[in-house]
Amino acid sequence: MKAHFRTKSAACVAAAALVVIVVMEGCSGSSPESTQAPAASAPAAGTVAALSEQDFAQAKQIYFDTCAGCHGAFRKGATGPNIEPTRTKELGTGAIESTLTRGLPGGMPAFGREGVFSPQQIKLLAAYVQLPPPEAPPRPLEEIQASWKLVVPVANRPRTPQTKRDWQNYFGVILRDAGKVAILDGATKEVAAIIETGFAVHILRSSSTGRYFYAIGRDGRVTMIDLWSEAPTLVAQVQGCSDARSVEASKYKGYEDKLLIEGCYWPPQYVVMDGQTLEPKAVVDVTTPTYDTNETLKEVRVASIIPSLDGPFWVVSLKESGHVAIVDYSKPGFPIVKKIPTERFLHDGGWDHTKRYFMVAANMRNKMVVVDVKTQTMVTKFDTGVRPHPGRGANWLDPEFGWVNGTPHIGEAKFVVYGADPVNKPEHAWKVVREVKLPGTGGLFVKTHERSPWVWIDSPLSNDPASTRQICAYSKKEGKIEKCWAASDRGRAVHFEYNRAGSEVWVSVWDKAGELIVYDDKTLEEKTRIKGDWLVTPTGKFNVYNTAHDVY
Ligand code: DHE
Repeated sequence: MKAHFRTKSAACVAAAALVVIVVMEGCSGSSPESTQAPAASAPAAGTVAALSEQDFAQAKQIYFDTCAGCHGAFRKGATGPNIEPTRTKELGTGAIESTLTRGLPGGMPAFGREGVFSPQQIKLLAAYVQLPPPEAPPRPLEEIQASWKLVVPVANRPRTPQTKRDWQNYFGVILRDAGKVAILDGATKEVAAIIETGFAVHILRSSSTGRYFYAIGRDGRVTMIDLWSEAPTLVAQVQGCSDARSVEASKYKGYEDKLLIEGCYWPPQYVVMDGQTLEPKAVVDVTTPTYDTNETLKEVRVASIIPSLDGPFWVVSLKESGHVAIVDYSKPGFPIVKKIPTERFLHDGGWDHTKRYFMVAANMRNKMVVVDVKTQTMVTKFDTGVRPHPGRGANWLDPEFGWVNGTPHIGEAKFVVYGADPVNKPEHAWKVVREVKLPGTGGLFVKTHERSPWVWIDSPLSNDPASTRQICAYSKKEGKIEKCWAASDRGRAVHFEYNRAGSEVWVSVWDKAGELIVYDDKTLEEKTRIKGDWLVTPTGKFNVYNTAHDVY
């Protein structure tokens, strides 16, 4: 595994050095001899094992790679609960080790049981999370500029598509643990290219025309892929953040393929780049006190970002502060022009069918938030269940409630449907109109297409192994689950994507020896399985046409 915070800054080293002399609780005034203490092994109840500098560095790396996304770099909690030392010391080493090994029903993975962490790593982490979190370094514009690599200048790129393939029906498939993205021909299912992208790629987004794919890695690296070359080609790369989850293109008329925004998990900032070259243009700090209590925050992470078609705006979720920010990219410096107070712990979301309303989950608050991007105000927020996680959501016409959207939940075996039609069905708008029981918890994604009778639902984060492999099809017409079935006999079944025509659905089997299962969307029958040595831990998949046009 590579570290997010691989910069060996003085701050980090100093923090690490400091921690090795942090005392065992109950041994106040312990001497610097504790720097020689071995890795945490069976500490007595109520004590915290000190860690050697090397063990601390290893634990820090594992934490940032695997835990910080949910619990936060400073452990204040977001998708996962607060695990600052006050809380972890209360829990105690035994309980922490047990949780890391066996997981919890609410979405905490069973890292030990699944072989992700060794028993030694579990001991290390259990000790590490009871010590104060280290500081993390900033990432100023000069450092970002120094990381910029323009591999193929614009003048050397084709002026028209050079491939005979239907490039608008390409699928970009994330090969998470291989640090690569595969580009597959949606018609023939052949691999058109495999591109090196860096650590644990998280999502892909398309430029407005679809010509370029932008991949964002958890290490903050953005990789730009040109789909017009004979075979898809890496044309530029830059590392705007030390830790990141989101990237989006400018899609407003006149700005097509012109600009790109990268949202950082760390530092608290976003970076705007040239959409043709990735040359970094500006860094904007997003540090903001919480919307409700005005509490000062060190960590404000940029979560989901969606592009407006009605103005030169990106709509940006500020997780910890609970604001939805409007970034105006027509203005010098690409500033935030409005911070809309909504709810804390904003995570993932997407457009309604008109692309006027942004629906985003505040998942640790069990709520969906609705923002009217036209008036730049919050419309409402409402409870749905334990930790809603819609991905970008799904829009469809319900026979009774008009246009609706829906979300599964990480912490509850439930799919809820809410009204999203304030014009024709104002009485149902932004209210839960249907609650549908699912076989398992751990739901992460839904997807549909205007030509499809179904909404597809997964549950990869369930702590019941059988549920992680299961997928369900919800009937739009009947308002109920049509069927749920085991997509595979190993690995987690995760994330859905349609082909351009809306006739096929692709599902990933998230496993070292991964697969992509292609279903006929009409019959729900399996059409084919894509396999190969190269198919390592496939997670998200993004069809060019659907991603460029925000079809979901
Ligand atoms: Fe994601 C979307 C953050 C774990 C696969 N994920 C998102 C978005 C955010 C986010 C903020 C919305 C981006 C946008 O729309 O601009 N994800 C996080 C985390 O903080 C979290 C919980 C923990 C972490 O450490 O990263 C996390 N995500 C995961 C996974 O474990 C998944 C299943 C596989 C992986 O990458 O490790 C995963 N997340 C995805 C995917 C999307 C996503 C496939 C895009 C869905 C889409 O259709 O747009």
